[in-house]
Amino acid sequence: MFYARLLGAGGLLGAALVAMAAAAVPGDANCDGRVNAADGPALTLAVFDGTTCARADVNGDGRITAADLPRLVAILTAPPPTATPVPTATPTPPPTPTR
Ligand SMILES: [Ca+2]
Ligand SMILES: [Ca+2]
Repeated sequence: MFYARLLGAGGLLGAALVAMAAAAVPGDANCDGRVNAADGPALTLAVFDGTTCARADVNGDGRITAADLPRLVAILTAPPPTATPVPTATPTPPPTPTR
């Protein structure tokens, strides 16, 4: 009984694993490790037919519903991250005083 509650789909460990999987790759609705256009149809099917892929819970509310679709669209249409400037090894000379 205890182990069933701990390990079952609604158990503590199950809930923790679902949360960890969802956090790993948000938007990966088909659980292939990538977030791309293939996740849209996979999420749509998951909403109607269900899925074993916990990552289909894109908005992280613990359920797979139509509310996950706009979040997936936002992820798919977000601009790519920009590069972070890296300091150069050459120091910038101080400004020359003017008279
Ligand atoms: Ca995917
Ligand atoms: Ca959700």
